[in-house]
Parts: sequence; C-alpha cells; structure tokens
Amino acid sequence: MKRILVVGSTGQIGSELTLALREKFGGDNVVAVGHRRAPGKALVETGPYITFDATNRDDIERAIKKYNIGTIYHMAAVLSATGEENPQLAWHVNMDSLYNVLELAREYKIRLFYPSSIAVFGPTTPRDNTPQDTILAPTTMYGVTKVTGELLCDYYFLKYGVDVRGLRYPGIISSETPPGGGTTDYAVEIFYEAIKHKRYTCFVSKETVLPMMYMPDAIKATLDLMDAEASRLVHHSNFNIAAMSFSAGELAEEIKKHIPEFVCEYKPDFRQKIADSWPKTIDDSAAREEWGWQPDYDLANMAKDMLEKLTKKHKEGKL
Ligand code: AKB
Repeated sequence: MKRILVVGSTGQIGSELTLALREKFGGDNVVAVGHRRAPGKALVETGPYITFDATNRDDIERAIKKYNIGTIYHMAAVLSATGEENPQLAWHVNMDSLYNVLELAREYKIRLFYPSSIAVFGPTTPRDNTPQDTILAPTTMYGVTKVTGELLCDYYFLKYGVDVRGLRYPGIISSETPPGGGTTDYAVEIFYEAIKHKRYTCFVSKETVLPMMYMPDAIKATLDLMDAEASRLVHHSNFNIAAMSFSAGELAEEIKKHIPEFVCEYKPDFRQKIADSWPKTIDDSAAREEWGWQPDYDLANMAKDMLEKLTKKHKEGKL
C-alpha cells in the first residue's frame, strides 16, 4: 500500500487524525509530519515521525519519494485569531504550503485532504442554516486563505483530475491536543478551566452562537469523506458539516450541570468581531446526501464525555 502523509500532525485535529489513520491502516503506513510544536508521546511511538516546513516544496517532495506517499492530509494552518494578528504569516503558511502540496499531488498523482472552515463565510452570508453554496466573502485573512484554498483545490480537480476532498470544519472541541490561535478556542478552554479552577473568563459574549463539533465526529467525517465513492461526489473540497450549535452561555450552563460551583464571566476581545462574522447554524444536507454524513454527539453527550476525560487526566496530574 502507498503510505499516508499527515502534514500538521502535532496540531489539534492532526494529532488525533494521525492516530486514527494508524489504527485503520497500520502505524508504519502513516507518516506524521511536525514543525514547531513538540509531538505527543503517542505520535512518535506509533509510527514514523519527521519534521519539515511545508512552505518548503523540496522537503515535502523528499518525504513523498522516501515514503512512497499516495495520500496527503494537509492539516497545517495558521488559524483565525493568530491570522488577524499576523495576516502576512497566515497567507504565507496557509497558501504557500497548499500550493506546494497541490503541485506535488498533481505531479505524483496523490490524493489530498484539505481542511476548510466555517471561516469561509462572512457577514453578508446568511447566518442561520448557512447553505452549502452561498456567499463566500470573509473578513478575516484566515477566511480569505480558506476560500482561496477551496477554489484552488477545486481547480486542481477540474483541470488535472487531482482527487482532493475537503470539509468546512466548525469549531472543534477535544480533550487531547489543545487548539491554538482560533476564535472557537474558548469552547475548549472553558472545560480545562472549569476543572482546574472552577472559573473561566470567556473572550466572546454570553450570547455568541457558533457551530461546533466534538473531535470523534470530526475524525469520523474526515475518514468517511476520504472513503466516499468518487462518483457520488458533486462537491469536492468544501463540504459543510454540522453537529451542534450553542451560545457560550448555554455551554457554561451545561458545564454547571456537572460542576455546580463553576462561574463563567464574559470579557469579549477582538475575537468577538470574528465570531460575529461567522454562521450560527449550518446546513450540511449536501454532505448527508453525497457521502452519508451524520454526527453522533450533541452538546449534552459531548460535555459529559469531555468532563469525564479531563477530570481523569486532572486526577492523574496530566492537565
Ligand atoms: C478558528 O476558530 O479559527 C478555527 C476554525 C473555525 O476554523 N477553529
């Protein structure tokens, strides 16, 4: 079997995706690529781990040849909040690395997974039940790179037949690797702080509603899309996927059901404007029809599972 390369394997989604792919295809068949962030123990112990900067084409090409790569999951990206602090870096990392990967996918006939985001939408997009095919006019640099990325991926499919598929991830909630530099990070931080200090100061308002998803669903969506029958796909690199939507206040109330003494305060900062430009709820009917997408987690069972996992880690001194 040709091997799989996961670029950005030390990130929030990349780290769990790599382990899920190794479980499915065998450790040696999935090569994890890191860059700056230190890898977790499981990542280095369950299969090959290498480092390179994905904006350097030659490094990626060397890995493709050395490991006989047939599929790339290109998970490396600068997210929305960091992207607003350093738009030039966001463009460089997100676009230059994607262009390299697409060119190599064309040349070496590699399948590609592209992580897009709800950040492709902007203030002029309908915010409720946001359609699959709608206005894409984001006001963040991260969003600009994600729309450009979707268009570029679809171009490589149409022009060169590259089998590239992608999802518009909502905010992802997980108990393993913390996210970094995103606007939806509060929905993860709140769990850690609730367990450690019984208090959290949230950087968006209590009323802010955003689409979210628990990591097991995000992994399932990624694997299922890549397994989908190509002839059934009408869309390629830009599937809307949804699982749950809630306000920051509703999330705090859900945590309080498990930790009654938990107190949440709200001090919105620059990330509020980003959150306000994104949808509240998402129409994912195209994903449901074209490859059978269906989530398993809602707010209640996600929060229960997160709290159980993080409480265990806290007791073991691992939080
Ligand atoms: C972010 O907040 O920037 C990301 C995203 C929604 O793509 N989590």
